[in-house]
Amino acid sequence: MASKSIVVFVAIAFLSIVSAKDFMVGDDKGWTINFDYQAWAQDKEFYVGDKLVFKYPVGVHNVFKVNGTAFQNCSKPPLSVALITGNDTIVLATPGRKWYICGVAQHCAVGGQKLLIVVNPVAMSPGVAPWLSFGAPTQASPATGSANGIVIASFQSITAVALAVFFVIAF
Ligand SMILES: [Cu+2]
Repeated sequence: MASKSIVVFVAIAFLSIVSAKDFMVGDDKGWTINFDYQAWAQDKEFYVGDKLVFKYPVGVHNVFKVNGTAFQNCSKPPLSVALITGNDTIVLATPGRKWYICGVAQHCAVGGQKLLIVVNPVAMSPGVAPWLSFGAPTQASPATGSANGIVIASFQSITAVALAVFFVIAF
């Protein structure tokens, strides 16, 4: 019983890694002025564990993670907290609204270089839930801690679920 639980857990932990997505902000335009980032974000679903990648020529732009008020006003945090590599990757670690702006000149206020996204907690449909308790009914109750986070994070797609089922059956 215990070993089967471990196998399931390892399979699920593995799947959580392969199912996270990287989003290139602005796609081939990258992170720049005069681009409608809200339109870009509109048809996308962001989940905890996914990554945003901001691409731009070094020195031309930067990236600040800000709060809603700073986003609205385009107010810039201290330069020391800016991301400036030109290939800045941000892991979406928590659900909720996330705001990003460029802090160079008037790029945010005039150039519209600002992005708001809503990060979803990882979806877990009722049809998926029974698999969580497979082989470990006493441990399936909601728990805190990173292990539980990884388990939940795995159920991002039908593919992941299908693979998890495969692992369970195979072992
Ligand atoms: Cu800029």
